[in-house]
Amino acid sequence: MYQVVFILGGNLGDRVRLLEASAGMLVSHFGPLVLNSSIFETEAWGGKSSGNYLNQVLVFNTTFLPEEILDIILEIELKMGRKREEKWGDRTMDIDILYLGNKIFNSERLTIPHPYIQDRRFVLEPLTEILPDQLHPVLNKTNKELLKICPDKSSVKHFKK
Ligand code: PH2
Ligand code: MG
Ligand code: MG
Repeated sequence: MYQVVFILGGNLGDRVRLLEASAGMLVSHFGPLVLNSSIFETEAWGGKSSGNYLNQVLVFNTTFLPEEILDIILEIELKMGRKREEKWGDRTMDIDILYLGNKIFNSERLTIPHPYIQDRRFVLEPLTEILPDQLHPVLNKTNKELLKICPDKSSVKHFKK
C-alpha cells in the first residue's frame, strides 16, 4: 500500500465545482480521502494560460500500479470536460501524480515523482501545508525545504469560497 499524492487544478469553468466533482470521483476509485490541503488561488505558471487557477492537493492510499492510476485520472479529466490542448494552457481540470509513496517510476507516459514539483510554488504551498516533512526520493529534500528554496515567486493565496 502506498500513499498517492495528487495535485488538482483548473482555470476554466466553475473551478470550485470541478474540484469538488473530481475529488468525489477520486474517492469512488481510491476510497476515503486520507489528507486534503486547503484550496489555493494561484497565478498561472508557465506563461501559456490566462486566468488564475484553483489548486488543491489530495492524498489517498492505494495498491494500484502507476499506469493504472494514470488511466483513472485521465478518465476523470475527460469527464470534467478536459480537451487535450496546448501544453501548460488553459484547462478545466488537470490531475497530476506528485508522489507514490517513496517510489521512483519512469515510463514513456509517466514520471514519478512529478518532474516539476521543485519549480512550482502552486504545488509546494499546498503540499507543505499537509506533508511538510515528506522526503522527495530523488532530490532528498523535504517538501518544506523545497518550498524554502523554490525560485518561483508567483502568487499563491488561500481561496475563500
Ligand atoms: N498547471 C499547468 C500550467 N500552469 N499554473 C497554476 N497556477 N496551476 C496549475 O495547476 C497549472 C499552472 C499545467 O499542468
Ligand atoms: Mg499539470
Ligand atoms: Mg497533467
